[in-house]
Amino acid sequence: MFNLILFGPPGSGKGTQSEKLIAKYGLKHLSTGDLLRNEISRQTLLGQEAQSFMDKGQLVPDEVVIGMISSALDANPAAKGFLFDGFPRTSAQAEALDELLGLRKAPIAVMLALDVSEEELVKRLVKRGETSGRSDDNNENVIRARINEYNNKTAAVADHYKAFDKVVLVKGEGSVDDIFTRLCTEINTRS
Ligand code: B4P
Repeated sequence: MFNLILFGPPGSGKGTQSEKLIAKYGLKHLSTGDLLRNEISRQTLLGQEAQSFMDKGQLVPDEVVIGMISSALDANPAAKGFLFDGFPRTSAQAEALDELLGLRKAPIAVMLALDVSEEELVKRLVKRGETSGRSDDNNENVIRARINEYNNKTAAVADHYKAFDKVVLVKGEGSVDDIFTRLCTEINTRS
């Protein structure tokens, strides 16, 4: 089993590159953002709770997303590997993920961390907000709040995996195809 974390701030290209990576490597894509938006569109209780945090650019509580990931792992026993996109986003989520994967004897192989300047992040998300219909993309204050949440709570998750020598920084600016090639080069040396 090959388990990979695609890491980076909001707008760094995680969702964009995940689509291409799962197609190439046959991994199961687990995006907590997509799972949460699915709950919101189905108007579940979980979705209603999550929406109030997401609309403000804040992280959804750990227990909610950890529960979602745990269920998704259980629901895919035959997966040849998982691509975690947007998870873990806090140290508590990282510890929970290590525990869940430890039970399956399939630890994280590598964390690929997309490196993009803050100016470029804001530019991309404002542009996506023009068409995405995502309530967290159409207000620059909310976009900046998401980047602050990343700096305050999520950036430290890389340190957690650095301690195990599993983090590779990948330049996340340039064309989508060039970034994809950089990511594939790193995966191919490890899988
Ligand atoms: P996510 O859905 O993970 O949203 P994101 O980080 O903004 O998106 P992503 O990073 O995938 O977008 P991409 O760069 O691909 O999270 C949304 C919210 O859900 C969070 O704020 C939080 O509230 C909640 N949440 C999710 N997971 C959570 C967790 N684990 N714990 C707690 N809360 C959680 O794309 C951005 C744009 O850039 C696109 O328009 C794309 O076309 C463009 N783009 C991509 N690559 C480009 C390139 N090379 N050049 C130019 N543009 C590019």
